[in-house]
Amino acid sequence: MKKNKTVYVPLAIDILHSGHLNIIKIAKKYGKVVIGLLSDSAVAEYKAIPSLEYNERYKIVKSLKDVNQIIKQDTWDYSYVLNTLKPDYFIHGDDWKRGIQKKTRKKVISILKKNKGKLIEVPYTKNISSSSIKSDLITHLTPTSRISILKRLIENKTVVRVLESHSPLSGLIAENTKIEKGKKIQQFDAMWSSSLTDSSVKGKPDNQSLDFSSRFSGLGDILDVTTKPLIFDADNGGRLEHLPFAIRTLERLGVSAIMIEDKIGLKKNSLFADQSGAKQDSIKDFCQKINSIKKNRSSQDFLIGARIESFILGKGLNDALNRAKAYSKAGADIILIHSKENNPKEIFSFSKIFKKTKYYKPLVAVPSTYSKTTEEMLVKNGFKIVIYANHMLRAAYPAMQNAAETILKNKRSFELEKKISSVKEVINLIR
Ligand code: SPV
Ligand code: MG
Repeated sequence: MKKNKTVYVPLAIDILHSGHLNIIKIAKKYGKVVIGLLSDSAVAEYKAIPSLEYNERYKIVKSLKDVNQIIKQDTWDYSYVLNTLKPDYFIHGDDWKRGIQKKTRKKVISILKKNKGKLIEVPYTKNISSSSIKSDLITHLTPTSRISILKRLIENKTVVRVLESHSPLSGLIAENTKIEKGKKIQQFDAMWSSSLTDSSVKGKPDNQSLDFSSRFSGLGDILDVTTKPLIFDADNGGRLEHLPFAIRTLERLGVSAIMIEDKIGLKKNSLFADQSGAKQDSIKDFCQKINSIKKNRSSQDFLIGARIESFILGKGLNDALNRAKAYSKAGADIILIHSKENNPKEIFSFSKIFKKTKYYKPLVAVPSTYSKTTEEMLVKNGFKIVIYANHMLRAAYPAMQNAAETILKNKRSFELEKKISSVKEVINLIR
């Protein structure tokens, strides 16, 4: 080790593996090793949130004998640290020459040049990365470790993006679909178990005729093959006396949040134009349900979602705000303000006021009818969680319908072949 030289090594170190040790060993040869340990939110902006929280990762890295110092790297932009620490060497895996980090690399090279620092690129250790270890870990993910992920995502991400999953296969789409946009990888953070699509898949209306037991067994199948957190749409939560049992099952399965809506009587889907006969619960009774969940959950990380139906039932802004305040006080962790308008005006009028109150809790939007509204606009207006509540089913249904009609029309399947997955693709769909 050259005593008077400093080597900066930015790393996420979600799961410490030999690839990291290799980089640190090389770094040590050049001088004093300073690790730029990426914060949870920095990692979460680009890929899945680390399994271990920053403080845990900090302790692990600190115990490594070749590490001299750790600096918290709150962003993937290294300019600040490069200009203040002025390291003699900057070490990075050579995998950043391609893909989303290409631009960051260019910037690092130019700052290093200015400060007379040198870039050392270490060949990427093949077949080992935190992401690949993580995907193998799916079989080891315990329900308790999954429960907490949603809370951490809410704390660390600008927007938590949730996709409806009505089957293990649609759950796998939420799990694996990624696109690269700008410098970031865009993906879904969590799944929504929708009463509407669960009921539709079973050929039943969305009026609670599909009972919790059947829905829970479907949930188990989804959670068996995925790792992302799931929010359960529990309609109005059912009877107060039965709630503790539902909560126990949901936690045991590894569900991260329950969403209950403040409607009573025969349930009607909120997107129906005709809401006659649908009644809103009293604030007092609904708060009792929130209280019961609060009392009966075993993990504080299992979140309580309160869904306000005031706009759906034509009750207006003041009613919605009163309820939000009461539900928040009773212990709701997240608040869904629902709307079936084709624009976000009413939910934005709500968020504008609610976000300034001391009762503020992370807000959830379900932009099914106001689908022109972008995530960016929702975030700007105080929303944190965006649920695409029914889109996997709505995509699958017309595709299946069209396949059936095409076969009927042609009395063979040949005309359909180009429009559907090949058998080979289906066989290879599942690892
Ligand atoms: C669901 O997806 O079942 C919901 C949302 O509860 S909505 O259909 O808009 O009521
Ligand atoms: Mg529902």
